Formats: sequence, C-alpha cells, structure tokens
Amino acid sequence: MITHDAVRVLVANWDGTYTVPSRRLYPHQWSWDSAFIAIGNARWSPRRARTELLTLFGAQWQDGRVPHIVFNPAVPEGAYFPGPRFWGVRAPSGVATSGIVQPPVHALAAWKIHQAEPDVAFLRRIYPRLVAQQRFLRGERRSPEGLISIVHPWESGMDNSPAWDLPLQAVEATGSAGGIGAVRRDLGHVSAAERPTDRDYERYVALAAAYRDSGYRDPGSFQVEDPLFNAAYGVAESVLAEIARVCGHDPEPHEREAVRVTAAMVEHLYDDGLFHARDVRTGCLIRSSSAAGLTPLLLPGLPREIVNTLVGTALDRFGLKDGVLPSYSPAAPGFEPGRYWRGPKWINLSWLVWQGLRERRPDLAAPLADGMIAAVGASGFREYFDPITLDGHGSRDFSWSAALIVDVVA
Ligand code: 2M8
Repeated sequence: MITHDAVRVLVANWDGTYTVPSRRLYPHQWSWDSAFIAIGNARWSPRRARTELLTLFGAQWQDGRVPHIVFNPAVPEGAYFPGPRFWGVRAPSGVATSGIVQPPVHALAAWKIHQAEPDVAFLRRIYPRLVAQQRFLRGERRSPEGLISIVHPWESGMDNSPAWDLPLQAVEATGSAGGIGAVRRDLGHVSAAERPTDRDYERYVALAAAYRDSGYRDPGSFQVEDPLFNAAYGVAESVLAEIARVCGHDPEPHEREAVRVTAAMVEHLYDDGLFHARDVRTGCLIRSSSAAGLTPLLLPGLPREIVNTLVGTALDRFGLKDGVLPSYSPAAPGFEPGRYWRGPKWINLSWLVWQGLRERRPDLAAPLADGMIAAVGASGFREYFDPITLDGHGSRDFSWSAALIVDVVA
C-alpha cells in the first residue's frame, strides 16, 4: 500500500523525461533529487530511472559539471527564485541551468538501476559522463589536502545546516536587504518558520551572484570541505570501479581514488566520533553536530574502528536505535526540529546512513528503515519531519521521500 501511494506521487511529479522534486516549490529538475528519485524508480520502472539520469546528464557542461538545477523552459521565470535569468547560463545542449553542483550520488544511482535491471548499454552511455563529473570536481575543487570543496551552501544539499553559520559570517550580503523577502518564492508555499531566514537567503544570493560573475570559476568567500559531499564523491569512485569492470574499462584508477579520498577524510575531517566540515579559507574544522558527519559510513573502505565510533555517536546523539536520525543532533545548541536542515528528519539522509549500515550493522539498519516508514506513515510524503513528533513540514508529495521509501520496502 505504501509503495502504491509512493508510486502515485512519483507519477504525478513526472514531467515526461524527469521528475520534479515537488510540483509547486521546486518546479524544475534538481541534480541529487534526480539520483534519489532514480533509485526508487528503478524498483518499478528501470526505464524511467534511466531516462531520469540521462536527462540530467544531457545538461552536463563541457567542463564536466552537472548543474544543480536544469530549468524547464515551459515554467515561468517567476515560479522559482533564483531562476534561469539569474544564473544566465546554458548547457551545450541549449537548456538553461544553474552553475553550481550538488553531492555526486549519481554513480550510486546508476549502479542501483543496473542492479534492478541489468543494462550494459545504459552503463556504457552513462559511465563517461559520470567520469567527467568526478574529473570536474577533482580538477576545479580539490584542495591541497586532497578533498573536494563546495563553494555554496546549496552545493551541500543541506542549505541552512548550522555547520554553515560560521563560514557564512565571512560572506557579505549585498544590498538586497529588505528586498529579498519580495523575490523569495518559497515563502509563498511554506511557512517562514520552516525555511532559511531572509539573512541566509541574502548571503546565498550574494554568493551565487559572485560565482556567476566570475564565470563560475572563482570559489569566492565560501569554500568548505563537506563530509557528505566527499563521502558521495568517494562512493562514486568505488561504484565507478564496478561499472568500469562491467563495461570493460580499467577499475583500478577508481579503486585507488576511493582509497585516497577515504584516507584524506579520516585524516582531515574526522574528530571525536564524527566527521566535520573544514573551512578551506581558515584551515579550521567546523565542529558541529550535523548528520552529514555520519554519511561517510557509506564508504566501503572506512576503517572498522571509525565505523564503530560513528555508530556509537549515531546511537548516543542521533537516536539511531529508535530510528530517529535528525539532520542535526537534538543534544546540540542550534537544533530546530521544524526548520529545514537544522534538525528535521529527512528521508534521503536516513537512506544514506541506512545504506552505510545495511551490511555492517543490519540490527541498526532495520530500526532506521522502520523510522523512515513511520514518518511517512504518520504524515505522508512530506519534504521533512519533526524527528520527535513526526509532524510533516515543507512541501507535500515530495519526490525523494516517496522514491526512497519504495527502495526501502522493496
Ligand atoms: C533545497 O534546495 C533548494 C536550492 O537548491 C532550495 O531551497 O530552493 C534543498 O533541500 C536541496 O537539497 C534540494 O535538492 C532542493 C530540491 O529538493 O531543495
């Protein structure tokens, strides 16, 4: 029954070649949403899942970057802010896109689609694009420590995580103060108490405008190494090794890169039972209690003792045993149970940690799966949930909440 309802949401949000995250709030194609959506669609329509990814990679730039939004030309400019006119750029295919990226969870999605329905022709088609995506990140975003940086909170996917409060202080909001509320379209759909503040938005817009004005090259005043983004990058290399094997390519460079980035993460981002982001501009670790710090559990080569301490942290500070897993620890100052990425439970974050625990700790993966099912059972396929009461927040009929539930119960 839950799968049936989830598929109904996915069908309603399908736009012919991709799926919108939600009809009203996010009326275009989003990068990492499409990967999660494809993982769920692979369970009932592998063809649709393949199309979803191929549509996204159809908007890949010449330099290999996969933009975080691919705009639907049929949707009016004013429906989402910042829209195509703000970003002012087109992919070689001619479609308007944004110029920033999101966590590269797409190789994992491609592999899961292939596992659901083996299709070597699809893998052969997507492999060079996935390789180019990783090459862009290595070429443009790798720091001397060997980790990948993000240059905008939107690139983390966890936009207003408390982990970004400190590095955002270095960002000067431009003269949009007072006017930002007027252009924000999100507040027409969701209560301001559940979204980032105007002050956050002013900085997001200032950062994106500066990056745009540098021709999408200069990292600007926000540059951090995020554990979730780097975990996704590392997992992508592990999975690319598998895909390379199937396609008759050499898996070794991918295996080496996965080992290398895992070691760099352990050396530079791990401290006191959790992975943290690092501010590249100051060289300092940003100690926070974000659940992003648990996602390196996805890395197959993570040393056993680190797995064990991460699991301990997840049990002590994130309610793992009861399947709670908020985006930010309720034990930490700054926790807000209903405000976006500052505390609510998100199905994609739970799924990533679940994925990392399935083989290592099935005893703990099970309550986490139950926790995801309980949340949508209580409140529907909402965008995010109060981690304690399971009240739903953000948009309704949210695609990745539906898709990942299909995967979890399969
Ligand atoms: C949210 O981000 C967008 C900007 O990209 C927004 O707030 O308008 C985030 O939750 C992000 O992770 C997600 O990909 C996107 C679409 O669901 O919405």
